[in-house]
Amino acid sequence: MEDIYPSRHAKMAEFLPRLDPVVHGEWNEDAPISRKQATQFERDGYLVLENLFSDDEVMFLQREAGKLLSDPDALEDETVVAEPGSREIRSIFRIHAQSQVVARLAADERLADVARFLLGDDVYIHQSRLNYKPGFQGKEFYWHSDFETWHVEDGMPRMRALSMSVLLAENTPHNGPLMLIPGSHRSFLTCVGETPEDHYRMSLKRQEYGVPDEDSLAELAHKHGIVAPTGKPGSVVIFDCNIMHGSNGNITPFPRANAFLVYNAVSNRLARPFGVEKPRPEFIAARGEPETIAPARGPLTEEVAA
Ligand SMILES: O=C(O)CCC(=O)C(=O)O
Repeated sequence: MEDIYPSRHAKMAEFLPRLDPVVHGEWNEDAPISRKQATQFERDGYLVLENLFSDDEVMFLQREAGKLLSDPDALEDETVVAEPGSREIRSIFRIHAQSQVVARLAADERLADVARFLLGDDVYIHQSRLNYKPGFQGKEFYWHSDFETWHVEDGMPRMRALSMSVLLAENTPHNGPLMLIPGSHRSFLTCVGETPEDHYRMSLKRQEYGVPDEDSLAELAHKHGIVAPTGKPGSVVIFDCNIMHGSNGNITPFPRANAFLVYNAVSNRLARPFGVEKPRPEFIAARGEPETIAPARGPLTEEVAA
């Protein structure tokens, strides 16, 4: 397969044109978001849906996140990632496969229908994770384009995927909310440097390869500015797979917990990685036959876990 987004090959970083649409679906009156929201997503590369889940649903999801965090021994070992230099949990991967509640959340029509519309296809979960940024201890996530990594290390062919960050704790300006560079999704910034074998073991804690160079990042930030959407639990931040994003550490006493669900178009399933020999493991990047999501209706309650 031709590599139309080559990265980590050349000595110098460069901006390549994006060769894929941002909104793949055709907007009409039945679309799950308004025309204005679709235009915003196309232009900015992200969209915030406020209070998508009710207070009861939020409490239910928070309880589930609490269960996952409080009993890591019950989870698949590899999926639990600690903060660098500490035993605090940084991320739990594959949460949609380890929790019926999260599986139901991922299929919820309020999320899945939007993903299906924006990607213009049936969708499946490429990756899911709970990113817990504990008070005082939560470390940063350095700037990156998800697509750069998913393309080079996982073999995602095209820009036809997106993430949804479901806020499970209040994201304030101070506790390390997600930061995005609006508009940065419209070009592909290549990275410099070869990828070491089993790079994921290190990069899940702190990323050193597949990170953009500072000059290019500065150029993007000066041109487009930086936003950091804040919000109450129950809000959702949707962002394109190629938008430049990251987040600061959390030195406040207020933990930040966000569940990330990555939807990929079924037609965009993974091929051989474009930049490494050995693909990353399944818990980070689903490679098997895609499990197409059938959108589920109705509120999130205890019954969905029964
Ligand atoms: O949790 C965050 O603040 C950032 C997460 C992120 O960038 C990622 O999961 O790719």
